[in-house]
Amino acid sequence: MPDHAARSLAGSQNAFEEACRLMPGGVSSPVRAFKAVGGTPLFIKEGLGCIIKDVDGNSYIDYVASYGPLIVGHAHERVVASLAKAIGHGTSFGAPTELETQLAGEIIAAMPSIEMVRFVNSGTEAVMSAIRLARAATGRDKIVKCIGCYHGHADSLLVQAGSGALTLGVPSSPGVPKSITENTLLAPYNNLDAADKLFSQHGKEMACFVVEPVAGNMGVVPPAAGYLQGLRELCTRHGALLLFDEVMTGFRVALGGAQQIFNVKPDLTCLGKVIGGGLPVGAYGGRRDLMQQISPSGPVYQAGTLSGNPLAMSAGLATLEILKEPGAYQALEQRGAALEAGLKEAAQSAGVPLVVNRVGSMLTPFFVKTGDRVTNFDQAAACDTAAYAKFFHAMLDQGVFLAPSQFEAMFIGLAHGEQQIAQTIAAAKKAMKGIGASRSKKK
Ligand code: KE4
Repeated sequence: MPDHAARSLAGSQNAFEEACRLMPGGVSSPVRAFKAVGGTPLFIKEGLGCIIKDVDGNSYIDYVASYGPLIVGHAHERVVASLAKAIGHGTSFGAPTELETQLAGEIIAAMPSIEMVRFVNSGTEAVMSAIRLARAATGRDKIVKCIGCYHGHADSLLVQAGSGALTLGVPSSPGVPKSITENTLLAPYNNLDAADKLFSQHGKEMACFVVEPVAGNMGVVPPAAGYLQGLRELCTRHGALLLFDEVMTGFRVALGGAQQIFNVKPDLTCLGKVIGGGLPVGAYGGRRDLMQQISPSGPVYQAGTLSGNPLAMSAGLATLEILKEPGAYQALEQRGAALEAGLKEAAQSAGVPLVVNRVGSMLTPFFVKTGDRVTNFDQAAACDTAAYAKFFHAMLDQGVFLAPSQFEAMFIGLAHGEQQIAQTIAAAKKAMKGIGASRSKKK
């Protein structure tokens, strides 16, 4: 890999200064600002396949992939062609198009738990709307989310564990009224006993249990054996709805999402990211008796000017067509496994404690301080974020772009070939050596 350490970053630095004058933090979404790892955020000029180029002309192997959507690679010729065809006929009409029906059909064919689907414009909107539906359908107000899971920035989901034995939600952001979060309960991820306890105390008031079936927002944390099945049983027993937030895992970990891998049927599913192929999109869907309650077929209101717009539908359809091709998910699995093995080997040979959690083509290298597992938020939060920051910059200096936070995922796509995976592992070996050396100096 080129030695990017001496690379010019003047373009990004100037762009960042200008952006900070006009936009909060100079970014359109907080994680992009590099706050967790330090340094100047890269301003990206273009991407092709698994490579992105910043405004200074430096190239990187990209594992951010827009936090998941670009699973087939940047500017894939079939996605570009599909968009070019659509854009020539107009961008949005405020009227139905057959493209929405086509993409709805693809989603329903891939995920049997989804009998009907509604498109929105982001994962946040999808989860927010699905929760409204769950509350309407059950006539109950309380919802449960897991500590460490992220479901977008709707008020009722910006909660953190509050005081009190029962982790009652308290706002995790100014501007969120306590009256909103009082109906949000928090449960530790992968802890069925804690969920059981919440249900035994609040089961009758509970509209839904919303969960990432594979957590991706505390870093990647797979569900413990039986955890999702246990949540399914608890929800059924107490008359609450099970809501799988598959915004990240949908069409990422399998064509049928995490619900296919773990064979658990949620009542409602939220989607985003991959189904838009890089265009703004979200969707929620599930049982017909539930979805029929959404306006205009039912009383639960939800709307959106650009929902189902032809461009996002076209990019999503092209992306799913590519993913449906034989061998696509096997290739993603192989590359994910190769990268996981390479990262582990690099850390082991450098004497750096590392846990790598992976499901298919999403993985996180956790720089653990103690222990050899990361199965919940507390263990993820205890990781050495300074070591991760060092790793991030050492990889960036070698032309590999990772998420600028320990609590995100690396996303491998079909455009990551054996050569790029090998280059990434070589860069990791060098990065880990540096971290290992500074660790032994401290001893
Ligand atoms: P959006 O509103 O960002 O489209 O989706 C929210 C969301 C919902 N559910 C899950 C499981 C998600 O991962 C997300 C968004 N993921 C983050 C990555 N950690 C998006 C990156 C960002 O916020 O800039």
